[in-house]
Amino acid sequence: MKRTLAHALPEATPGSRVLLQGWVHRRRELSAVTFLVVRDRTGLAQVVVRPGGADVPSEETTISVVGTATANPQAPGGIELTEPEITLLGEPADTPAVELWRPTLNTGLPTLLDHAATTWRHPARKATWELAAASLRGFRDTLDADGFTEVHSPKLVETATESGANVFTVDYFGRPAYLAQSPQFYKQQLVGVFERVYEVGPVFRAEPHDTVRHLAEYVSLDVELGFIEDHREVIACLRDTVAGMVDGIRRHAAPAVERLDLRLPDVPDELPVLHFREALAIAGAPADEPDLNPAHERALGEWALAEHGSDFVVVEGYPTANRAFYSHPDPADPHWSRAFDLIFRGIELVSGAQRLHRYSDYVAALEQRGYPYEPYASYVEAFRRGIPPHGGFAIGLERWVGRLVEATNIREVTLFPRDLHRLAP
Ligand code: AMO
Repeated sequence: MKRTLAHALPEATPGSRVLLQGWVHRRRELSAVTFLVVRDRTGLAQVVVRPGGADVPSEETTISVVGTATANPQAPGGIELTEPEITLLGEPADTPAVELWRPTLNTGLPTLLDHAATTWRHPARKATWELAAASLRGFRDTLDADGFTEVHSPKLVETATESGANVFTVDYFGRPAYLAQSPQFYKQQLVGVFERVYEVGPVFRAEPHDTVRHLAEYVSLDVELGFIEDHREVIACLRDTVAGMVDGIRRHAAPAVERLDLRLPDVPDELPVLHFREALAIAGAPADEPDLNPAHERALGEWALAEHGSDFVVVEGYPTANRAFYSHPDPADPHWSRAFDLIFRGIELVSGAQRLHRYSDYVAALEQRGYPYEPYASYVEAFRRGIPPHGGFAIGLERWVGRLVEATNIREVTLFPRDLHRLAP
């Protein structure tokens, strides 16, 4: 017998025998009847068990049910199964740590995370990851249509890319190696092969602080493109990419949007752009502040909404000395850089820049910062053999979903978060 999915049950012919497979979502025993709600990947279906009928196993047990499709206006979709035969597909499930059948989960974050394998089954939790998955489809669709090639770079690397401070060291056949903090060096080298590349993959940061916006491992959506004029072209690509992610959600995760009652952001045709100096003034920060802190970002988020009706604002021209050594200085005034951040609903979501692309500029930048040449040699030497002017950016997936659903802690939207304290589940 072919399996019927819960969302297709309303189309079953009344009187026909139907096979459902899924989890016991809820077992509700009344005096005259027991209602069994079966959950599968598409939704919920109701099964009615009369006294003396089948035994109903414990919640979260996986089962097969064969029953008669019967019209009932009170059942989800107007059809339920009656006269069921129930087969267990495994052992009866232990009682879950949370009652997954309740419409909202009223439980603390530690319980949610400790029992992630089951708490993610809750339809509202599951919906948040459906947003992530649909965003990834939109990300890939947009870039594929724009001539990009998907790449995968090594996660075991010889050198820190972002800064030496927050790397995980591993033993690599008796010598030290690091877990990659980003695909930065590889995506730049691959511009020399494909012109336009993107990568979706894990990156690792040994973040020493326990914050609501940092993980020790997160999913980085990296993009890099060659033959650009300046960083504004990179910002235009970022704009289209983020719009594509929102579109991906609209097309592939409409039920999740509805369940979570989400307000999806409108991505303006042109993202508002502020120079770092203006951003400091708007955020009420001293003019010599070297970077934006979370409070500044919140203030800029409020400003963008009030002035432009936008959930997004780009800050460009960060002080060169404060950005990664591969960032391109502003030719008009090299004190400032062609690096930028995108702030989404008051939090940094993206970093990007035009990069240096001349070998001699890399040698000078390393020297100026007092970095040794040797650890960077294999990367920097690639620039001796024709890498075009290029730039790119990286979007943090968990930050994206976190702000979409306005989560207070990034861990709420991370399947199995890794942080200072958490290495399991
Ligand atoms: P950066 O280090 O700013 O830039 O990271 C880019 C984006 O990744 C997200 N992010 C994080 N998310 C969760 N936990 C963390 N610990 C964490 N750290 C960063 C943020 C951030 O904006 N190579 C550059 C990118 C580039 O220039 O292309 C880089 O990695 O959303």
